[in-house]
Amino acid sequence: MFRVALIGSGGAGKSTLAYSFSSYLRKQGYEVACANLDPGCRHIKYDAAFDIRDYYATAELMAAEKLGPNGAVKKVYSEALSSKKMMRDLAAIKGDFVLLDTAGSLELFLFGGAPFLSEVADAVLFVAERGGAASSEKELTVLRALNALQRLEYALPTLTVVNKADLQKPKKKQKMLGGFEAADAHLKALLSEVGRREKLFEVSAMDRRGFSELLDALNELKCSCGEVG
Ligand SMILES: Nc1nc2c(ncn2[C@@H]2O[C@H](COP(=O)(O)OP(=O)(O)O)[C@@H](O)[C@H]2O)c(=O)[nH]1
Ligand SMILES: [Mg+2]
Repeated sequence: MFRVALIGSGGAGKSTLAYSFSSYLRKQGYEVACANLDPGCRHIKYDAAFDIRDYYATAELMAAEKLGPNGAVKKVYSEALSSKKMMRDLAAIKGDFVLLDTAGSLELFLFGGAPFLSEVADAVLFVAERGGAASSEKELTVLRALNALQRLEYALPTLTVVNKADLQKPKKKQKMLGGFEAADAHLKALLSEVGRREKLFEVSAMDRRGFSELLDALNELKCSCGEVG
């Protein structure tokens, strides 16, 4: 079993990826389960083996504690580890791969606001989107720096995924805009070093390109984590 958390900003395509990558994995013969860990989500396309909304009602939480949607997710994530039944149910999910679809509150993951993550995940797919976080040299550097921060926090093996590769226009690949004009030169040099050698997996949850490379990399990660089979 290999439990993979999809984390990244809202709208990057984590949930769509959980849906389409899980169906791809099943077609490859793997047993796969998806878990929804986004307490505020409205719809999920995949068949969820676990749904955090069964344990927390965010609308009620927001009303009772006068919280906004982000505040409610923050509260749920900070309490999750002490919810014994929920953690037990989450741990009981079985599958060759378990995909954990999380809320797009990336800052919570960066600042240690999701302490349950190290308990429930063996690895992280850090999901960004083409045209957003990975459209210029500056954005890529920011993405790598954010990724490094979440790794520092949770110490989980991570693959960096750039989703929505279907939106990329062929010519744009060569034309990576700089975008560092205003930056302090020392800071720029420092940040540019972060994660420079790290591979980016370009995928599309829509047309499923890049899935076989992603699966190979996940299997490699799984072996290096000491998982067998
Ligand atoms: N073109 C394109 N759109 C995508 C892709 N993946 C997700 N989307 C769209 O991006 C939006 C946000 O997706 P969602 O999975 O809800 O993002 P999440 O907030 O990270 O879970 C939706 O409108 C999806 O249909 C992709 O690979 N290509
Ligand atoms: Mg989602």
